[in-house]
Amino acid sequence: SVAVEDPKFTLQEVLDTFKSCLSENKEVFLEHYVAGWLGLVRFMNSLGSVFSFIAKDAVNKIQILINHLNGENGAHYVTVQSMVKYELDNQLVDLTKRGSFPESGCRTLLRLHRALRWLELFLERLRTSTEESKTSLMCSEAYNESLSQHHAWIIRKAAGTAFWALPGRATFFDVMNVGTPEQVVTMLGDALPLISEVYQVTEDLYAQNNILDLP
Ligand code: 1PZ
Repeated sequence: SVAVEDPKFTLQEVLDTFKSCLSENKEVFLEHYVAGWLGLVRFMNSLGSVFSFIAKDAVNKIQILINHLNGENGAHYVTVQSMVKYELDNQLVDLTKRGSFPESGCRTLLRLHRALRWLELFLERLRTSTEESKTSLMCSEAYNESLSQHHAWIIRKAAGTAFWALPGRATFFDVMNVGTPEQVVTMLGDALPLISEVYQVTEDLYAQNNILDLP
């Protein structure tokens, strides 16, 4: 509720949060990962209510991770690496079909992780776009190349409908509150490698542990 009215809100801050996600030895701090996502949700809410069903699912998942962080086993959830090890070592993850652990940190973070890939592809398109480019098209192309592969058709249909309600490129840039279009492009160029690294570190970790397809 603080989100929409906060005059200082800029997408720059949000993307900066992802910078603080990685430790020196490339571990991902869950607290900062979650903070980055909260910022993204805030941004998404400022785009209009059409996106609230998407934001709502993201918020649910963020909340599950926060609960793990603040829970009695919170010490095991400091980094994504320690979370994966802790949950797998203690059989706290449904590996092949949904069952006893619908809120495991591993499966919950995986959903956000897949969405981060969509974000990366979308922002890269936005960065290299021209004034005539359609945000709805960039958004759906990025979605079709990533997240959609993990969604049932009914979700794909709903997402596709929401994309057409996206504001145009100029408004989108304004809402980011970063400055001129040139400054937005520069900011995106700085932020994207950071998001991309966080994504890749997580992807490698999940691949090594064979948990990229958690139900
Ligand atoms: C700025 C425009 C926003 C476009 C967002 C593009 C992503 C569309 C995703 C549509 C998801 C709709 C609702 C819920 C889906 C869930 O079924 C899945 C799987 O979770 P499960 O059912 O297995 O528990 N949830 C997700 O895939 C997580 C989706 C998070 C979307 C976050 C978008 C990030 C937006 C950043 C804004 C700049």
